[in-house]
Amino acid sequence: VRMMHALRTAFEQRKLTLVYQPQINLSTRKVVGAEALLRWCGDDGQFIRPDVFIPIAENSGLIIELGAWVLRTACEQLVELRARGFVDFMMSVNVSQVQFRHPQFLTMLRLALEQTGAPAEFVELEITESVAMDDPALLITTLDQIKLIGMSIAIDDFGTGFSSLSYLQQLKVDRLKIDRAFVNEITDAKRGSSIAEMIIQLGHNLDLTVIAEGVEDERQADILTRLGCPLAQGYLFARPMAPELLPGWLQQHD
Ligand code: G
Ligand code: G
Ligand code: G
Ligand code: NA
Ligand code: MN
Repeated sequence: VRMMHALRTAFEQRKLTLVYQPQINLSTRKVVGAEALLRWCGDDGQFIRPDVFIPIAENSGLIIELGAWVLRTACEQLVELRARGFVDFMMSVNVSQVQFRHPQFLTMLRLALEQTGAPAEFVELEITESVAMDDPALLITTLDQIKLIGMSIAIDDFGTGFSSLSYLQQLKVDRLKIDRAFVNEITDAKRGSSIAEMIIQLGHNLDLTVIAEGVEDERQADILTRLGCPLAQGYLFARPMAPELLPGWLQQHD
C-alpha cells in the first residue's frame, strides 16, 4: 500500500519518465525504431525497475492513467523525431493486460493519436503472450480494432508462455519479440538456441517480422542474422536512452 501511494505520488510529481531503446535491422544495421520503456527515478536517485512497479500500477488501477500517459508521450516523441527528419521510424509501446482489457482502451488509443498527431502506422503496441492467450474472443476483436485504427501489434516475450500455435495464425499480429532469455542462450554457433531458431522459422512461416531482444554481443547478432532474424535490440546497439539524447544518437548512427 505504501509503495502504491509512492508510485502515484511519483507519477503526479513527474518522476516517471520514458527512455527509448533503438531497434535495428540486423542486415543493414540501420535503425528501424525504438521501444519506449518506463523508468521511476526514486528519491535516492536510483532507478526502480518497471518489473517491480508495473504490477503495483496494475493492482491499484493507476496503470490506466499511466499507460495513457506513456502512449501519449511516446507519440509526442515520435512526432518530434519525424519533424527532425526521422520519418521511417516505428515507436513501440508496451501495453499491460489490464489496459488491454479496459473498456476505454480503444478510445484511449484514438485519443493519443488525435492529441499528438502521430501517424498510427508508425505506432506499435507490445502485448505479452499471457494477454494473448487467456481471453481469445476479446483478444481477436480488440486486435481487429487496433488494426482498423492502423497500429501494429507485437507479441512481447514470445516463447515464454504460449499455449496454442495454431491460434497465433488467426491473430492479426505483425511481430514476434524473442525473449531475452532465449537470446542469452546463444553462446556459440553450433548450439545456438533452439527456441530462438524456432521462433525465427515460425515468423517466416506465418509471415511475421521477428525481433530479438537483449542482444549483447556481435556473436549473438551474427548467429541471429544467419538464422534469418531481421531485427534486434539490445546493449550491443544501444542502451535505453533519455529522449533528449535520441536524435543525436540517431544522427550519429546513420
Ligand atoms: O495531462 P493529463 O491531464 O492527461 O495528465 C493526467 C495525469 O498524468 C495526471 O496525474 C498528471 O499528473 C500526469 N502527468 C501529466 N503530465 C505528466 C508528465 O509530464 N509526466 C508524468 N510523469 N506525469 C504527468
Ligand atoms: O526496461 P526494462 O527491461 O527494465 O523493462 C522491464 C519490463 O517492464 C519489460 O517487460 C517491459 O515490457 C516492461 N515495461 C517497460 N515499460 C513499460 C510500460 O510503459 N508499460 C508496461 N505495461 N510495461 C512496461
Ligand atoms: O519489454 P521487455 O521486458 O522485453 O523490455 C526489455 C527490457 O530489457 C528492458 O528493461 C531493457 O532495459 C532490457 N534490456 C534491453 N536490452 C538489453 C540487453 O541487451 N541486455 C539485458 N540484460 N537487458 C536488456
Ligand atoms: Na515486455
Ligand atoms: Mn517490450
